Amino acid sequence: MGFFDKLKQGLKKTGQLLKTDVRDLFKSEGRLIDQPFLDEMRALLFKTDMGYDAVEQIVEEVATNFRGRVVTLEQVVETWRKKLSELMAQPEAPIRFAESGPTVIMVCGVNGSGKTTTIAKLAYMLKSQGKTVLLGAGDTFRAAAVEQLTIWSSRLGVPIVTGAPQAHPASVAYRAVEESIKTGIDVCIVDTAGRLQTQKNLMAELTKIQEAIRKQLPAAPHEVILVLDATTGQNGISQAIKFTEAVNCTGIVLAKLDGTAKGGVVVAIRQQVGLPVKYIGVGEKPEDLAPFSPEEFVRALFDEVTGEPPRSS
Ligand SMILES: Nc1nc2c(ncn2[C@@H]2O[C@H](COP(=O)(O)OP(=O)(O)O)[C@@H](O)[C@H]2O)c(=O)[nH]1
Ligand SMILES: [Mg+2]
Repeated sequence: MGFFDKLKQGLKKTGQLLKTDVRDLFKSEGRLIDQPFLDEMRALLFKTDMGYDAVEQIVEEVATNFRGRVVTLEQVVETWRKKLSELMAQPEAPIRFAESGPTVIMVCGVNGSGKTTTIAKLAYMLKSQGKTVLLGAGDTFRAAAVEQLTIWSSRLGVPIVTGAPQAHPASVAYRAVEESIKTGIDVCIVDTAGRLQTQKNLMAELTKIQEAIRKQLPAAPHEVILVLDATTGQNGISQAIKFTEAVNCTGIVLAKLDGTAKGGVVVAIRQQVGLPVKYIGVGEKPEDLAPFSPEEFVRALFDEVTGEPPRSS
């Protein structure tokens, strides 16, 4: 399955919600764009969790383009497409690899957001790009967490560095990077325990982990990925903002997009958080990860809504 189809799979629930509502909005061939239409449209867009500002901007754009005219569904959807791409625009955000020596990726976020699964997905992706990967089991709080990552390591055929029970996560990270340097690994991915942005000591621990990594490699970590759970909607956004205030995150992976009809949350994230969305999680399997691009996202979403075959852009 290509990335585009994966995106479509991830956006199925959101697309289906939109589709039903859009069909209601356009019961007949065309519709007069008047205030009642704009109000219905506003309510519909809100349901996807894209946030107040984005909704208002789209409504305004449709009003400006079409008020007082009878238009077709396609015309309105085309305006949505364009405006949404604009609202989500970001510079390309591939993983920043080290010029030499291992690239270190640290993964953080709240409990259950999808960190460990995302690590498995990243490892799978990097491995299929011909890179060697090592996992660092930095979530030392729960034995089950180490076990979960160990299972992924053997399934994916990538080495893992674990610590003794209750070892300090910084020491595990330190040894994972050390081992990666020693064995010529391309990418070292370090897992961390889930934490809330309000837990000051745990947030400080993330800084300690970074410092430990830097003792091995001054330019590392090259990426600090914040994993957000798409099903928590707007709540994830305040998390993201607070997390980035405490730790220098370099990008977001939005996990569990497939589990929500509120996929519009990506728009809200792009509007409110000064970090690029790098990847999107669209399922529980290692291959269920898609790079994020606003254009592809919008194309996949409206393919689902209008049922059109993929267009080349
Ligand atoms: N449907 C779906 N489930 C996911 C996705 N990512 C993670 N999960 C599930 O979410 C749960 C928590 O994931 P986990 O990686 O253990 O979260 P962590 O506590 O942040 O490490 C697990 O049951 C995962 O299988 C995703 O993209 N889609
Ligand atoms: Mg975990």
